[in-house]
Amino acid sequence: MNAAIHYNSIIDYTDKDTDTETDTETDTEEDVLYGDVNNDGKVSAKDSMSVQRHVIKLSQLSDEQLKSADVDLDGKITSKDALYILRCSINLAVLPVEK
Ligand SMILES: [Ca+2]
Ligand SMILES: [Ca+2]
Repeated sequence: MNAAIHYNSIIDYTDKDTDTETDTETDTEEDVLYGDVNNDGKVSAKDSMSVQRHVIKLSQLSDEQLKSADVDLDGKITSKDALYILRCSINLAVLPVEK
């Protein structure tokens, strides 16, 4: 599910043939697992670490990773996102974070 999805196809739904049925769902338009930055299927401290490394510019996340990393949905990747991911990994938060 990772490399097959392109950024643009998520936006305009060309990837899905059931565009009307998605309206009944209240979850977001992508099947991003928020917080799972390294895409191993679960949210862990490793994901938080990846975000932190991005924040301090030790590494660069891909577009898909940036989507799953922005767990407070403010459009930016900050240490807050890393913190929320860490909290989620120990079941102290649910992602994406409600504001
Ligand atoms: Ca992960
Ligand atoms: Ca954010």
